[in-house]
Amino acid sequence: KLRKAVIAGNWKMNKTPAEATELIEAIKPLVKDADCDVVACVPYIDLAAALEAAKGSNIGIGAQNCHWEKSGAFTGEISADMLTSTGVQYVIIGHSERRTYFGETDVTVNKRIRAALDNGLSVILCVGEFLEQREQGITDELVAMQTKIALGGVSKDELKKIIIAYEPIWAIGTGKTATAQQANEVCAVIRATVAKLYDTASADAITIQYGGSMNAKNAAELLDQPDVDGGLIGGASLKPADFAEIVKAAS
Ligand code: 3PY
Repeated sequence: KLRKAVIAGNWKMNKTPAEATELIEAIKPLVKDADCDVVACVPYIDLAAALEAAKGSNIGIGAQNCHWEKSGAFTGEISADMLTSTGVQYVIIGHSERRTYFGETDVTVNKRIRAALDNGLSVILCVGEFLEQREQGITDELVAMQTKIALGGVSKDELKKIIIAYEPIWAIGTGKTATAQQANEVCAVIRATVAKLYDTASADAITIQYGGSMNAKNAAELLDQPDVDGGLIGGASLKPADFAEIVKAAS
């Protein structure tokens, strides 16, 4: 494979700080020999505990969102500056649950990415289509457009800090997975979009994950695809043995 895989857990709204410590401690020994990058994206409240538990290990810690302003009257929000101050290295931006339930748009995704990059964070940018959009045959155009708007104003050098996760919305939390071929096709479209926006070398270098009900059973086939460079893992990231199995499949 051309690129080192990145397996990132998206814990979503799960685990207290004490439970986060426990989960990281359980995952640590299982993934210590991984031949891929391993990340856990945890709720804000768990960041300190997860960072402490992951110290000295090969597990990177990430958040699941950040605001684009540095500070101010934004009740309930957390800025990228604040994230960086904790020592966190990654942040997920534009997950479909944020887009669907919390009014996230391509434009706010772009602003958040800008703030994350300005604060030295690595970004996991999520793109993906609804089932109706797939049925209408507009998946490729839609995902290309999401990618293009999200990356507006991002330089070629900054692109090195970006991972793109293709997450078909119909496969999130539904137990439905895209076939390996469907996943690879759209990851290839995203790579072609990056090539058009930047150049072939940038497109060859960028990590593109598949996300959406990736689990211990289906991971190997998905990760075997040439354009799938890892996974953003929902439910299975909360189960140490399953998560470790996925990491193994990526190694
Ligand atoms: C899922 O696997 O359901 C995800 O949304 C991962 O981000």
